[in-house]
Amino acid sequence: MTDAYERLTASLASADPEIERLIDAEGRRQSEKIRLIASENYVSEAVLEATGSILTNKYSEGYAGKRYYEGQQIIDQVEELAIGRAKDVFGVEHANVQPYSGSPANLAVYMAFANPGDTVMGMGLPMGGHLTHGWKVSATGKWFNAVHYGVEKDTGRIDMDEVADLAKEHRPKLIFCGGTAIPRTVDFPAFAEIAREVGAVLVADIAHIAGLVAGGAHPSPVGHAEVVTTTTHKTLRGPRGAMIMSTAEHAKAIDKSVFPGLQGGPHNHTTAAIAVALREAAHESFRDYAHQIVANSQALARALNDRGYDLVSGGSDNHLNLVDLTNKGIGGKPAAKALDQAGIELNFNTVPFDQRKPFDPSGLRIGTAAVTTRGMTEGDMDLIAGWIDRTIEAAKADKTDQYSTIAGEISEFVKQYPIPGWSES
Ligand code: DSN
Repeated sequence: MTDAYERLTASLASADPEIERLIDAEGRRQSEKIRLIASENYVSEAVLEATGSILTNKYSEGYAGKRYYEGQQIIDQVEELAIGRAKDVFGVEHANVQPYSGSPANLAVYMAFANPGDTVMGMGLPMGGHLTHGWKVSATGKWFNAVHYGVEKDTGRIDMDEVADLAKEHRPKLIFCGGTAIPRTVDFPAFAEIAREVGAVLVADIAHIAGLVAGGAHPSPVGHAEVVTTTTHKTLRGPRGAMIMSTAEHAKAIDKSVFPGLQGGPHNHTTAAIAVALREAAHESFRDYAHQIVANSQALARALNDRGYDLVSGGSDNHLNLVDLTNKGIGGKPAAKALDQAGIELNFNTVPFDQRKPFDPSGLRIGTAAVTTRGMTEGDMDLIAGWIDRTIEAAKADKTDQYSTIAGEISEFVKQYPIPGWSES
């Protein structure tokens, strides 16, 4: 095992062997499989160490210099480092690094700019948006009057005419752009023009693409969206957490909304790990990483296309592909379950205008951030597409015995690409 794994679990092994065994088993599972879940990644050992540090022992409600507990001499420095690095990496005037995760971060934005019953606008969940962009089952859809835009049927790309028409008709207070299953570049300047015209605050939710933005592999929303929210654990490759970034004008409203509006004490161990991840993201090698994620995603798109797979919008500009399996005669859910048994983890997903139900939809979402962290490149994407195709054909033919053969090939293949934070004892 690596030093980091031993350090992080040495006491656990004797204090709670059951949990230690499960962590070890999960490390093995993460290591032996090909991880294509578009929202997941592998953090560095440095990020793991900060996440597992004694900073978890401290309560720090408030902000640096204005806390409700004593003993903040060090925590203030940690949080200010994280904030300063976020400002540098993303070029923003203000950053709040306290949100516990993406959903609370987005909720804090509603709280800062809107009141219950106000009209807001976002991309529909089945079209690629996020629950917290006003989808009806989420608090944001219950408490606000949400209107939703989608994609064009023929291109699979965001329908900017629909965005403009709906915005003029409903005059929302907030317009969210970004989402969870958008394979193409988000046109932030076009959204900004529409938001300006109707007097809405534009919120760019860059949770999925934050690492690409940081590494210069996707255009930045900064200068177009007044508010930018992001999780820190997807392409940005940090701990589970989130940030809200904004112009200086909105700093106070956002800070007040996060604390005391919505949250209690920040998770200081997470704040430190965010700072570590942002330091990594500022490094030249992270630019290469971000561009390689996109190169891999596009190589995977070509390799899947060559095997007759239908991709929403025809391909990918970022870290993800959305595959519509309708022409293959299998649903996304049975395909995802078969792939999991064959050593490839991803998730079933709705595709725009899906004829099937959300819990049994037509699509697969496939992301390349995690495999790129492991060091895989374009040539490996062809192998992965081959395994995906073989598994799906096996599932269709009910040849389930083939899953373990493929899983064996994959676990051999990935040995050349170790994951940070876990290795064979
Ligand atoms: N659960 C995240 C994703 O998978 O995209 C979004 O919250």
